[in-house]
Amino acid sequence: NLMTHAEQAQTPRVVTPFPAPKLMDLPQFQGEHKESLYWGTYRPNVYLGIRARTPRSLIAGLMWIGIKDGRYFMRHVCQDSDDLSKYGWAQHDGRSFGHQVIVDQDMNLGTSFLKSKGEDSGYGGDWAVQIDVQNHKSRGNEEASRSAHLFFYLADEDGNTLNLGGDTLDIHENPLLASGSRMDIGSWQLHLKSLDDLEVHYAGFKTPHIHNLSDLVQENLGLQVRKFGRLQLPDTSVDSPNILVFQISARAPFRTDVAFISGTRLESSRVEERVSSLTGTSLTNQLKDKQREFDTKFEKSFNLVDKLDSESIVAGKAAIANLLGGIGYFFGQSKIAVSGDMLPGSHDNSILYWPAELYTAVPSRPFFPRGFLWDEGFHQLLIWRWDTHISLDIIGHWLDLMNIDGWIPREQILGVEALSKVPSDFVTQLPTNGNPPALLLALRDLVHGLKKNKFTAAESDAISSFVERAFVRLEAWFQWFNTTQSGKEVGSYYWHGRDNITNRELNPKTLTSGLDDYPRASHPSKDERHVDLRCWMLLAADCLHSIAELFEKENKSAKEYGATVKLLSDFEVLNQMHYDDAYGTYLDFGNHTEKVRLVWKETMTGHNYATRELVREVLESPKLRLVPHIGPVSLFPFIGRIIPADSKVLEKQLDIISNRSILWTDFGLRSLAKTSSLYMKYNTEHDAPYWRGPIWMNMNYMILSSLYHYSRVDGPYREKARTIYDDLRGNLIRNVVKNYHKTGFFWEQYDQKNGKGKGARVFNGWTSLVLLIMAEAYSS
Ligand code: 6A9
Repeated sequence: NLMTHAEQAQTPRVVTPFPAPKLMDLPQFQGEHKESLYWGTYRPNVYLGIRARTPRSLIAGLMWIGIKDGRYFMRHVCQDSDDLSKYGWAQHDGRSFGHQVIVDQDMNLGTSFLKSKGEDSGYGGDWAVQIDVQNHKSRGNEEASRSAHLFFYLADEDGNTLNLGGDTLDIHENPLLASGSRMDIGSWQLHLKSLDDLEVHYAGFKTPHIHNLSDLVQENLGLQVRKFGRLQLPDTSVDSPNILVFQISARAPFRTDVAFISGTRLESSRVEERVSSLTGTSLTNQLKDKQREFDTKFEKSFNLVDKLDSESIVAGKAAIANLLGGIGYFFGQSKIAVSGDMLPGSHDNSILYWPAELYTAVPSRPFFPRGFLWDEGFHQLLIWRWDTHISLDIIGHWLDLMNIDGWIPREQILGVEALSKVPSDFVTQLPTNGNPPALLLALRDLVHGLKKNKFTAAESDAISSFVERAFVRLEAWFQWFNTTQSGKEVGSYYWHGRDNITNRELNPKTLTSGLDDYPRASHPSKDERHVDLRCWMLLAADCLHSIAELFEKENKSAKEYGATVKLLSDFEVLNQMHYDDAYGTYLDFGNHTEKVRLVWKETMTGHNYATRELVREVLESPKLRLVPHIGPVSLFPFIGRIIPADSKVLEKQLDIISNRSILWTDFGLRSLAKTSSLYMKYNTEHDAPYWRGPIWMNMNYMILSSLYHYSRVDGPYREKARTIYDDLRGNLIRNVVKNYHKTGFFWEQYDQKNGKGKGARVFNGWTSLVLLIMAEAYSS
């Protein structure tokens, strides 16, 4: 893996991989582990999409025609504008089973996925999909009796030819839809079975542009409608197609099963038997077993039965199922910004990162179906509790994305499918910009659990060898922050990269922190100190310290990190740097004035045109001072449990948390105090408040977790912490569960005034933490 000097000289430093053995090359990620995770529902951007964890896979997916107000729409890619009243995984185990419920107007679709590995199966095993179509004939409409049209497709990203099962597709005669062969799995076959009266048509295409599949099918179908007046694929194919689309039409209700089998000696190996075990009653029974297994594992992992009502439990199941069902596999190259002089001949000052794989959960299937660095840390808090091996696999992929400087790109837009969702202005990643090392929250839990013998032998082995190899990368990560994000004073840090020239933003954003528009010093400068980053550094040092101890690394590094932990958790030093007596809380420090506002200015352009623009007006010179915005950032020392349990400061934090005119609402804690001068303020004309009021689950989880901690350690405020903890926990659960049952979805944030879900609809990233809140599962 190490690069030669010559190679290093040619590759710009920023796109040079970290020179150490990759985590994903560890033996624990090969063999059976790797094979067991080969196929999966790893295309979270579509309503149902299957692929293998390989750069150029055979992929499968489902489209259908939805009817709204008499008009026809092709459904495929998860889009909010489709306005489905529900979709999502009711169960999913992240490995071999999932059951999804989709409600599109009057049509109910159930999509189930099942994997099975038999003796004869090719690499990665066989899989099946069951699609169940129901019509609920509401308002006695006639659509109900019409045919429903499903489109199940296979596409080979490698360009291999797919063979059609037969010239005419009469599946009752011959259930074979398609066959082919690939390097990875050998020969394969796709079969379709149903007891219902189905009509099947097909079309075959050849194109490398697999992200445009919806258009391809829609245009083809449109042509048929215009030419022949029928909504039917033409039953034709180009030569050597790499895409086959099968239209399955029938009157609802109906059910159909698709079975995918593979293996080198397919012809001779009991094909019929295998297909029948993956379809019909046998499939239904296996799905039922898996459903029961999911329920049992859910109960075992989270223990909710005696704690909560059934409505909450249903939502809790949806939380973990959708997080697991949203796990994707991506392959591609990030676009990295470089300064112009670094790259002669480059036009847009960007270069490509090395081609990389990423196996990761995603924040939101319709809005953000790709990896985000700090979101993933929160996702892993749930996932390691469900399946430690999956969690390590995901964290390993992320750490392998580190470059030689110890930097990891924040947003991972890998491959054309991912790219198609992002406006081009937002694609490039800046190598000077960080994002919280939240993955360490999960790693810390794993290491603590290891020390306390909480895992099975196999899990313990996997965690030990993982952290042992990860250590150099974690050190480099720490160093990257410690050198590039440090402040003027020892033990101070600030998020670098805020715009200090703009006059358009009311308060220049800090996207790096993850808290985007959460207000900081009005005038970004080198004098800043950000209290949240300081606490992330403490977490990082603490995590490295406990890993170093675990392996008795040369005493040196354990000692060094120990010293950093000591410095960063020193209550006096912290108070000197960030505590404000009058406010009774921790604040950022920087060049700041409260007297800023956005005003409309007329500017004259050539030819006497006047344009109106909104610009920032500063009514008083900024001064170096503590920045008086209260919110999650101010609570980071509380989150980091740095405050001694008997300190008056702790009481102050509890007061701020529970005060209705500051952070408290009946639905959770606000992301910015109601008393802040920028509470619910637009940042520019179009930039609505985001982290300036609404309730976010990740921050609420962290704060709640500390309330739990302080309600269990001795001290004068223990009871107070307990009461606030109970109330906050109740409020968060009640509101998310209520929204889930009312709207069918989890949301990106919740309105602090009425509790309503807002932002991205279908957000099963960190909002899923509500399940850990139900289970009272926090880090020790
Ligand atoms: C850019 C959109 C017109 C914003 O959940 C992912 C992130 C979080 O990491 C972050 O903390 N979300 C939070 O503040 C969503 C970010 C989406 C960026 C999309 C392109 C332009 O569309």
